[in-house]
Amino acid sequence: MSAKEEFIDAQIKCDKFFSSLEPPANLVTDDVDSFLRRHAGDETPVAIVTSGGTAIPIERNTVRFIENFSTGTRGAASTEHFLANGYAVVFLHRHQSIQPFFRHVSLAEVFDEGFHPENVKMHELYNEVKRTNRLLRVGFSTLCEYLWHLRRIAKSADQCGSRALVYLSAAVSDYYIPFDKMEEHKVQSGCEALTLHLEPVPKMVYPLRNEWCPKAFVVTFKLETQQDLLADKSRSALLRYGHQLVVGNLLDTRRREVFIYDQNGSVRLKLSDAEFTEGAEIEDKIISEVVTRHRHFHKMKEIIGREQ
Ligand code: 9Z3
Repeated sequence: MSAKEEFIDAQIKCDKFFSSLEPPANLVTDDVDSFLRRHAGDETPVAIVTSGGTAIPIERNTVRFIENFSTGTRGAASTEHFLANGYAVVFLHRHQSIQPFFRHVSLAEVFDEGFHPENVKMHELYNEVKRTNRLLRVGFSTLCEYLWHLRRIAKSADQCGSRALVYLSAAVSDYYIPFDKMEEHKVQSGCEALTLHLEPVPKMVYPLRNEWCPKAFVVTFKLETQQDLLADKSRSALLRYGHQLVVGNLLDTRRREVFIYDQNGSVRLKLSDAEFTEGAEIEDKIISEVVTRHRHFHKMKEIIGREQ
């Protein structure tokens, strides 16, 4: 299939996906629009951060799901660093996954002892973020909820132009059971093996890049378990979608090392043993790199816009 055919095919599959599924009852609407409108108005950079894993229901009256490993640490830590860099953040997270700010605090601190010295700065940032209303949390559980929310939020973020950054760190399932192929009721257990038929999830980065928020700076993640696949897979994602950055990581080393790929090459970000022992986080380095590149991207778009 040529690149153009692949693109058209993906667009058709994405449209079909949304038309075959009801939107979730709690689909975000006005909250997101007014949050993004306010920050577009005051020229705050905006990050849409996705976090945690998507659940795949196996029955319509769902008793069982297919799950993945993601804890949501990457998304939560990255959100704090975006906020510390002056961004407003829509945090699209898996319900009950790790949350920004709260992940640092123990119940003992809240009820008895006051904050540990290393949490005081975090607490100050939290208060400032609350005061300036720079964090909006949106929860999901299933793949379907995730994609409906993402589409809605990304379309609304289009009003922020190139000040918007989409950071897709959620672990999104590659396979799902379409609604019309799902059992109505609980799959009954028996002595026979259970065979499930899963279909590929349409590649939503295509419509995100081309329709939903085409002016935004887009960062996707590539997860592998074998080092020798990571570079090729990350580069082919960049080629396929034509977006700005891919952050490549390996399951076992994801807390200490990542590779950032752009159209020109790659850089490796790593925590030294000393940094890791002292509790430094790789997200600090990732977000510094991403924010620098986003600022440059936005500046170039402004210059080009002025010249036209
Ligand atoms: C990532 O690769 C994230 O870094 C992790 C973070 C999910 C590994 P944790 O939540 O882990 O902190 O425990 N996210 C993207 C993974 C993903 O689903 N990528 C897909 C792929 O690799 C498509 S974009 O094909």
